[in-house]
Amino acid sequence: MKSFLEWELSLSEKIEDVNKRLHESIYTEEDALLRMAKYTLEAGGKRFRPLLTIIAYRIASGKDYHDILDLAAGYELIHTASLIHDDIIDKSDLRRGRETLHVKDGIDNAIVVGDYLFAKAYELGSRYGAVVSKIMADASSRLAEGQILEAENLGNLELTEETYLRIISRKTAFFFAACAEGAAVAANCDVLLRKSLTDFAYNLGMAFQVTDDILDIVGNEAVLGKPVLVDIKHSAITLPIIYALKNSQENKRIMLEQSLKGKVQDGDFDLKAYFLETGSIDYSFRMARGYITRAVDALKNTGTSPDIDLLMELALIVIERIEELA
Ligand code: GRG
Repeated sequence: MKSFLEWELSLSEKIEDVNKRLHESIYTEEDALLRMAKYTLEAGGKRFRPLLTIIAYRIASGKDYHDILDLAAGYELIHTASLIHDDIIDKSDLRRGRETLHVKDGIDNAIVVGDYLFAKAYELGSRYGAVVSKIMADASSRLAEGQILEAENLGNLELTEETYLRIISRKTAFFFAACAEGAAVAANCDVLLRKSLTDFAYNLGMAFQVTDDILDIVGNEAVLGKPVLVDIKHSAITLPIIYALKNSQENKRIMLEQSLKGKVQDGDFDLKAYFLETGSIDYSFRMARGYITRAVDALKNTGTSPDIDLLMELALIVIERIEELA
């Protein structure tokens, strides 16, 4: 089984092309704006969304992937812009291993850089016509919906699984789906293939977010390269938390509630051991695996090709990365 890094390494040429297009697309004569936009893009990131766009395009058309680089870059710009704004909202100091833009250059500038990247993204998307532009714009609207829904429910101990799934669908899964669907439309493929690719990406996105929420609890900070237990610190109620709140002894549930309210000191309560004990990690893992099964099923009638194999590998990596990163 390949690791995520090995999977990415096999696509390094495409990642370099995406990075090149990203740099070309953010050009402005205003030096300060260019410097700040570059700073965020150069911090890296997995480039998941542009890769999904490129692979879906090749499956949908078999044509030269260079034709879809503008769209792939456009999606990465929207993703990056939303992360800049998200870091301001969450008051985060670190992103992709670097100081966040608002810490470095101030909140006012960071808001504008985010807006600038959004604008550039829609310009790139518009090169593929009205349908693709709408798919891209709708994906952004979903991000905003997910963000607000999440904010409304911070610290809501009554949050249902249904609302949690609604939040992650909007923050992650619809965006993944838009990458595949935009590429399919740009390739002018038939409706059935367009639906298969979109369904694959949606379910992959759901699994990706659930596994992210699991890793926030069981992940190894050094291997992950980012802090863990951040959701609890921010009172963000995720699937393992919903399950644990419903399925633990009262004294332990009270400790979790207190942790979510920021009233427990680090080290006073072994949260990781507690979550494992309640079965919430197993439960969430089964849910993520269910989404991966749906993703793989969505592609089962599309035949075989090296690009389909790449998507299938990615689906397995998303679920298996938990073992690698825990
Ligand atoms: C789009 C108008 C508009 C507003 C944005 C702030 C906001 C509203 C939305 C934030 C949405 C958000 C933070 C979603 C998180 C999605 C997610 C899974 C982020 C992590 O993605 P990775 O792991 O990150 O692909 P890298 O760094 O690898 O790119």
